Amino acid sequence: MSDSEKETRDQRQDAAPRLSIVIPVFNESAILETAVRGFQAAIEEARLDDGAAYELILAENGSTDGTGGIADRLAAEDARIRAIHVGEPNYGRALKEGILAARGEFVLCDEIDLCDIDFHSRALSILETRAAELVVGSKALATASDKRPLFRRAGTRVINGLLRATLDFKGTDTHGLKAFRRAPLADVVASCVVEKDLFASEFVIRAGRMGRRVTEIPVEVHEKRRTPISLIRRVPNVLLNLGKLIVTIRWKEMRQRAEGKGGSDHGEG
Ligand SMILES: Nc1nc2c(ncn2[C@@H]2O[C@H](COP(=O)(O)OP(=O)(O)O)[C@@H](O)[C@H]2O)c(=O)[nH]1
Ligand SMILES: [Mg+2]
Repeated sequence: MSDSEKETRDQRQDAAPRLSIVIPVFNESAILETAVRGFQAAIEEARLDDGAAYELILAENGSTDGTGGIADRLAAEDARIRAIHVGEPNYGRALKEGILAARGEFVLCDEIDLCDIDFHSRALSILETRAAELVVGSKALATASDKRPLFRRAGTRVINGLLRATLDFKGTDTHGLKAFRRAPLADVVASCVVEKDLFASEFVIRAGRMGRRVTEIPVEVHEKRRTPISLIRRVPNVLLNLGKLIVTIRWKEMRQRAEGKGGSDHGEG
């Protein structure tokens, strides 16, 4: 690349990109570099970035296998990649910090074992027509295809059943692939209070309760590798954070009712 080409590219990187892709990563040294390179090639092939610049934010925390160093090296080698590091292992916090660091008009959230270009293409078409402000990829819609083991598929159903029963959640899935317009969702992210696995659910549920237009589209899930994190070990935290979420949301509604303002599904939850 000539100096003038490099200068143009660097200037482009200084301007806000159209797309911000946020991927939380934890102990992914085995697949990180290959997955990132493959994803970048797919973005270019699908012209997802529309010829404009994009940024790919790797939000790492607490890895013990050198993932942080690989993310830093990828970022040093390519101006479009940014690596952020945020404390101890915490999926929700990493995702939240990644979203808060994003500068694009559109934010696309993915997982390193998925990197689903097809979801992002379909979601961007919907966001561009302004039919929705947040598009959630659902593994549980009738038309979705979920190749994960039965136990994990059942886990998705149980969590979402709990969210429907306790928080009037109307959708079928909250974890995983998402795409949204950054401006209308910025205050939704900022108002979230729980971390770890449940942040993603809180984000989707609050978006609906705060009156943002949310839609679900089916996804096909074929993980590049089985999750190394045991489902059972996630349960205590999910339940704890679900309790915290119910108290925060319901308590605020009760206070609003007591003050005579009335609690509404579409009010700030
Ligand atoms: N930063 C960060 N990323 C995580 C953490 N746990 C999982 N991830 C990432 O989140 C994504 C999904 O993780 P995965 O193990 O496949 O769980 P699944 O979503 O239940 O399939 C991957 O990109 C992981 O690297 C964590 O504690 N911190
Ligand atoms: Mg996975």
